[in-house]
Amino acid sequence: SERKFFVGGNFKMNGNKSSLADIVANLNKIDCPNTDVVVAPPSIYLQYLSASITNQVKVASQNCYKVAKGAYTGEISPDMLKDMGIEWVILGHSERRHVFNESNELIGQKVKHAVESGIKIIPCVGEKLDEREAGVTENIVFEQMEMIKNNVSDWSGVVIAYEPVWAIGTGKTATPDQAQEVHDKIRKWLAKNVSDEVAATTRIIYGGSVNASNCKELAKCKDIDGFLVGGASLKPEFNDIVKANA
Ligand code: G2H
Repeated sequence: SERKFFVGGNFKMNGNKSSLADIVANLNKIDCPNTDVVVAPPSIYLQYLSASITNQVKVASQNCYKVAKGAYTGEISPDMLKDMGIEWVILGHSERRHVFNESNELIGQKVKHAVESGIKIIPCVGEKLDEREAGVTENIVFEQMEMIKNNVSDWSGVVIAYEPVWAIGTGKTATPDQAQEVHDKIRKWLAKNVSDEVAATTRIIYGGSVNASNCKELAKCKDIDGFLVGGASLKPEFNDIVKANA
């Protein structure tokens, strides 16, 4: 495909100087010029990681706020990330949506500000188990996509992550068919609602219990352009996931 394979590692709220040093030593062994590799440590470790990575692996923030600066205790902005050399941010991860009650609207505002600030974004979408069982997966995902679309002025720095919430950290991966079905629907939605070009060029990556043993089958699917990896990104097997499409 014309889309460059993309593998993100989302460390979530894990790691310390010692374990992250081991992880970086492992990341520094990656030699995959044909794959974009981006890892997201907790924000306090962003610099610690970016200072010790010696190859093409990039660093991402797990979140950021919707304005550049001001009285927003505890928040960081896209300008600050860029100032510190960070090129990517994950937005609307399901834990932000469901643990921290971030609304679709707030995520839309964050998307808008991040894109306008010139930082590349990995916005996340995905349905919960009850939504899948109720047969409304498509409605939920399209509603989330709509909020992203309404706020993206330039799609060149956008990688969409589809993460079914029922598959996150549960060990319950979507089957390649289940994932491909939603990826295909998202791509067709982009064609219809944005443009054929954006649909053809935007990476749509899968997240939810991806590991070294299930990644190859998933990577074979036509509309799966990579992964957002949580738990397994803290382990040496992350390097095998980076090569899933090889
Ligand atoms: C989904 C994923 C990373 P895990 O949240 O974003 O985590 O691979 O642990 O399911």
